[in-house]
Amino acid sequence: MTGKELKALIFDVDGTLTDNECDGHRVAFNLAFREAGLDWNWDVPTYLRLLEVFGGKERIRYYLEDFLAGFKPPGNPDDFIRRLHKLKTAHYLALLKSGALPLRPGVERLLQEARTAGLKLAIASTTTLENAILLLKISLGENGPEWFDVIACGDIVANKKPAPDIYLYTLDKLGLTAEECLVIEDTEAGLAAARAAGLTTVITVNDATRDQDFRGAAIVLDHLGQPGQEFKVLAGDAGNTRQVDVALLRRLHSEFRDWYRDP
Ligand code: XBP
Repeated sequence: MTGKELKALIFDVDGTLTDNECDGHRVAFNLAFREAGLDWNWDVPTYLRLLEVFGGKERIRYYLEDFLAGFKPPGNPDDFIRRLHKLKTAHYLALLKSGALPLRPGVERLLQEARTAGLKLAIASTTTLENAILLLKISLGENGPEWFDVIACGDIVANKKPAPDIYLYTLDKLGLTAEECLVIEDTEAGLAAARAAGLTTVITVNDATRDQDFRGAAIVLDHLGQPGQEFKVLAGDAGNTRQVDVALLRRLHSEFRDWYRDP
């Protein structure tokens, strides 16, 4: 036992803070395609397949190369993808402003509790920085982003999840080691990224991810839980706790910290 205490919680954004992939990003992509005069439409089954690739620009490229054989984008493909993704981001931000993408159960409660307990907070996400900042402002108030010591997003790193880059970057900016932190994620690829960085990881699934492989997670839940809306344990041991609190995270961290250090 190294005895390094828990000092920070690192949160993924999409699917973890808010359940936004199918009702947020996918809708925004389709609005962007329509605005660009493209007759593409990503229905839910198609989008669930496209979620294999992290990053909105990367996802459009995957669609072009693997789903639309023969389609020749006008002009430079990179510029075409960047312009399309810019349109998509504008539609996504408008969806956020409409209040269509609330925080998941227990997220605000746990963030508050962690701050009160003196834990540092960080974001490690593949999404565009603007998206994360606006979500925090709309959900937590204008100073919501200031709750977080580090907000690491999108293209700030070269390789996206399941590569560990965004978590290694976040640890570096926090000035902490993996043994002093714990991650909250929702995907198998996110778990792989966090584990590759040596981080203890808690999973809260959603409809897009519940059938994924979460072996190696400290615990797998259907959400963080809140008064009147207890979580369900899908894998692991939560004891008598029925909403994720700092005490449970400290216990899981001390149980798994060494296991994660030498996976
Ligand atoms: C999930 C992603 C993101 C979003 C789309 O991010 O893969 O790319 O689907 O957002 P997370 P952008 O790491 O938070 O789970 O279009 O802004 O990339």
